Amino acid sequence: MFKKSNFKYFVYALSAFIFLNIASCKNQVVLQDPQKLTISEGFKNPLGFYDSTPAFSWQLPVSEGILSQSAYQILAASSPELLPDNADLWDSKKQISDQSVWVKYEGKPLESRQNVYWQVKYWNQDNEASSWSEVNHFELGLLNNSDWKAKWIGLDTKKEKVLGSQNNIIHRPQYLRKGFELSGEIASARLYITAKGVFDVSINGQDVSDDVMPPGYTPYKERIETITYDVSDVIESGQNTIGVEVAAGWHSGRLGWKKSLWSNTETPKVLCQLELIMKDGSKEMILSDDSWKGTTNGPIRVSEIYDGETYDANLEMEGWATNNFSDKDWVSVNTFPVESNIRLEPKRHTTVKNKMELATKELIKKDTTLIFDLKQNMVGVPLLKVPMKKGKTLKVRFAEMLSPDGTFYTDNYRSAQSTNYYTASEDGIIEWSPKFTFHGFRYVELSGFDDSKEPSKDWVTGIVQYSDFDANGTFTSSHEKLNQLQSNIVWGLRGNFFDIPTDCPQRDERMGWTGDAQVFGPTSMFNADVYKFWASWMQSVRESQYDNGGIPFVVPDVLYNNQVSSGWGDVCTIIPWKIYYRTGDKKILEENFEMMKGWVAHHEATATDYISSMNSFADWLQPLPDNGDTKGDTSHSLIGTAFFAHSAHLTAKTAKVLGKTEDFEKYDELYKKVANAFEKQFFDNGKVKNVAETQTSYLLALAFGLMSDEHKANAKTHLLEKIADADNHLRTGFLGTPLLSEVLDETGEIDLMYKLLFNETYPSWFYSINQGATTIWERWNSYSKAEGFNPMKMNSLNHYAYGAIGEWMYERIAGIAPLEPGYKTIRIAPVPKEPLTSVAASLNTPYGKVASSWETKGNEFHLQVVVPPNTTAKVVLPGTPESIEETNSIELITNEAGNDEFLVQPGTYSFTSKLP
Ligand code: RAM
Repeated sequence: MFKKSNFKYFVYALSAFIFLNIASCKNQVVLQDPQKLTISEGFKNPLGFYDSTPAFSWQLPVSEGILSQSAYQILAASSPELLPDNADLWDSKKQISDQSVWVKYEGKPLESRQNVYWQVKYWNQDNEASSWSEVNHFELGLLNNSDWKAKWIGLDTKKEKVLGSQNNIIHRPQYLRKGFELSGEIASARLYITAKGVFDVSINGQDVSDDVMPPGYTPYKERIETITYDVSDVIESGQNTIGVEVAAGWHSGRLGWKKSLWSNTETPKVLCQLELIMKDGSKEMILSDDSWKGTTNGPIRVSEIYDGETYDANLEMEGWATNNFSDKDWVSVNTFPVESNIRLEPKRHTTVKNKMELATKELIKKDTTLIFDLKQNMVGVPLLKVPMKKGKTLKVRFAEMLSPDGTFYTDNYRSAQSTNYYTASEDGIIEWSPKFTFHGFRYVELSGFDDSKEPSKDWVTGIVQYSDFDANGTFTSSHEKLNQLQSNIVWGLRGNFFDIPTDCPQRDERMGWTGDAQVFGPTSMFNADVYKFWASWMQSVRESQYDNGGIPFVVPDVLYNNQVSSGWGDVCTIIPWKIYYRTGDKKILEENFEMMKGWVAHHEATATDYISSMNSFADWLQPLPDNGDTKGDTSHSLIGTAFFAHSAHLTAKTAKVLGKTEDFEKYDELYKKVANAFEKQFFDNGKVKNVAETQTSYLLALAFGLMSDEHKANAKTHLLEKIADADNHLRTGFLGTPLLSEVLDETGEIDLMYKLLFNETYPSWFYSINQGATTIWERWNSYSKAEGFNPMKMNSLNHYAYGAIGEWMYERIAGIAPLEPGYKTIRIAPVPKEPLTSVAASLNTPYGKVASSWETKGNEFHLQVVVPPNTTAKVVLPGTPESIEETNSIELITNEAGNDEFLVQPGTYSFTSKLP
C-alpha cells in the first residue's frame, strides 16, 4: 500500500513489464516459461560435469503479471522423451516456495556418465502456472579413479637433458598417437582425457576443442582435473587416429622460486579413455596404453610458461594425427598406473579459451625490429601472420610498456624470458600462435621477418585468453578517468583469471597468491560470472591446507614449507563468505567450513593471549613507508590479530547460516575475545598505541568491528587525522586499500572517499591512469612520466589488487547492493556527488538483471532502476522527492527528510528528487 505524505511525489512506472506473455486462451493464463536454467555454480548444459548432487536455478521472465514465485516443480529424467510425464530420476512435485535458485537435487543417485534431462515450471504470485521450461541437460564425467581403465602414458623426456633458461631440465613437448579400427557404426563417443602437463588433442586430424592449456592448474599431488569431449562427429567407422600433444605446463614446468621443486620435474604424461557406444548398442573403449607411439621430434621444440615457445616448421609432421601417417620412426610409450592417492575429478569450472581479439593500433619501426602496439595491456598470445624467408627464425618478444627511449621494458619480467621463436620451412606468410605458453603484454616486437615486405599492422593480433566466463555487470559514468579505472579493473580480471586467480600474468610468478585473491575477489564477482571459478579454486585451497590448519600463501602451493601469512591465508574465510553474500548459496559455506575452522585454529596457535605473532606480508607495498619496507609501516602483530578476529567472526557467521549453534557461539565468543585483546593491546581511547600509527591500523579496527562502541568515534577522528596528514591521500597497501571505502562510507565520510578516489596525484588510482595505465598496477607508482619506471624489478603492470575499489563503485556510486545474501532483496542507494553527473550500472543477480542509473542536472536528480522478478528492492532516494504517482508497485517506507526509502516490486521505474 502506498502511504501518502505531505510531499508531492512523482514516480512513474516506465513500461516496466514489456508484454503480457501469452495467454493461451482467455480464461486460462499460461505464463511464460522459466529462463536461464543453470545447475550448481551456474553451468549451462555441461558435459563431463563434476557434481552428482547438483542444485538447480532458473529465472522468472521479465513480463507483466510475473512479480514473484509462489511454487515450483522440477522434473529430471534419463532421456528427453520421458519429460514431462515420466520423469524417472526425480519429480520434486509442486513445492510451495519462492526459492528459484540453488534448489538441491533430491532424486535417484547419479553416477559417472549419467545423462540427466531436466525442466522446471513455476507458479506466480497469483498461483498461475507457467509452461514447462525447455529441457536442459547435463552429463556427468568420470567421477571415480576406478572409472579409469586407461594408463598414464609418455616418453622419457628427461633423458634428452634439454636445459631451460635457469639450467633446469625441461621437457620437450611430446606427440603421441594411436590408430584404431572400429567395425560397427558409432552412435556416440566420449573422450575422457587429462594430462600431467597441458595437452591438445585431435582425432582424424580434427581439433577436438578450442580449450587453452587444459586441464588447468590444481594441486596435482592431490587432484588432477579431467575433461570430457563429445567426439561423436569426428569418429568414423573403420580406421581412426587419435593424436595428443602434451607439454610441461604448470605440472612439469618451472613455477615459483624454489628451484629444488622444478629443476628436475616429473615427465609430462597423458591419460585418455575414448568410450564408444555403437549403433547396435555394443560398447568399445580405446585407452591410453602401451600400444601408443610417440616422438619429441615435432615442431614445438620447447614450451614453457615463463619462457615461451620455440617452433620449427621444418619438423612439421603433416597429417600425424590422421590415418595417413607412418609412425615407424616413433617409439613406444612408457605406461604408468593411475595412482589411487591422486584424485581424478571432472573439471569444476570452465577451461581457458580465446576470448577476444585485439588489433594492432600502431606500428613502430625500431632499427631492424618492428614494434606492434595494441594500446591495451592484455594476456594471451599473439596471432602472427608474418612474411618469412625459408630457414629464417622469427623472434617474438613482449613488453607491457616501452621505456621512454622507445626500447622494450622487460626488466619486470625478471627471469621469465617470455620469448617465442618460429623457424620457417619455406618462403611466404606464416600463420602461427604459440600453444602451451601465455604472455602479459601490450607490445609485441618482431625481428627476423622477411624485410623485403612492407610491414603491416595486421601481422600481429592479440588473442586475449582467460577462463571462459561471461561478463556479469556494467559500470559507466560521466567521468572519463573513472571509466578508465573501471576498464583497468576489468582488464586486470581478464588478465589474471587464467584457470586460477594469479597475482600477475607476465613475470616469473603467475601464481595463486591468496592475499591478492581475497582482496580482489569481491570486485570480480560484480564484473564477471566467476562463482564456479572461485568455488573451484577454493577446493584447491582446501586441498593445500597444511595439517596444522595453515593455508599456504600461494595456491596451488609452490613451496610446501608450512609458511603462512596473515591477510593471505584468510582468503579461506573471506572468499566463501563473500560468495555466499553475493549468491545466497550455502553450498560454498558448507564446503569450506571445516577449512575455516582449521585456519582459525592455526591463528589461535600462533597467538599468545589472542595477540598474533603470525608471519605477514602485512600491508604489502604501502606507498611512502617510513621504514622503507615493502611490508609497510603497520604492525604485523596488529594485522595478524585483526585478521584472526575477522576470520573467527566470518567462521561464526558461517556457523550461524549453517545452523551450527554451538560452533556459532564458540567462534563468536572467540571473535569478541580477540577483538577485545586487539583493542587493549594496540589502542588507547581509540588511538593507536605501542606500534606505528597508520591509516591501515584504524581501517582494520573499524572495518572488522574490533573497536568498542565508545571508542569508535575517536578512532575515526584519528583516521581522518592520518589521512589529513597525508594531504588527503591514501597511505594504504594491499590490505588497507580495500577497507578505505567501506570504513569512510560507513562512518559518514563519503565526501572524503570521493576525494581519495578522484585524487590525481600520487598515491591514487588516477595517478597511474595519468601515467598511461590500461590495467591496474602492482604499485601506485610503477611508472611515472617524470621519473620513469619504478626501479624495483617487482613491478607488474597487471596486478589486480588495487582494483578492489570496484566493489564500492558498484555498491555505492551506482548504489546496487544485496540487502540479504543473494539479492533476494536489494538495496539501491546511489550516492551522487561531484564531479560525477551520471552513472549507470547493471548486474546479473541470481534472479536476473538489476540496474541503477542516475543523472544530475543542477540539483535535479533522476534515477532509473530495474528490479528483477522474484525480488524486491529498497530504493533510498537522496534529496527531496519531487512527486509520486500512486502505484501498487511502490511503497514509501520511511520518510526522513533527504532520505526517503521506497519498497519497490519487480519492474522498471524512474524517480526524481531535488538535491540540497
Ligand atoms: C608478490 C606477489 C603478490 C604478493 C606477494 C606478497 O611477489 O606478486 O602480489 O601477494 O608478493
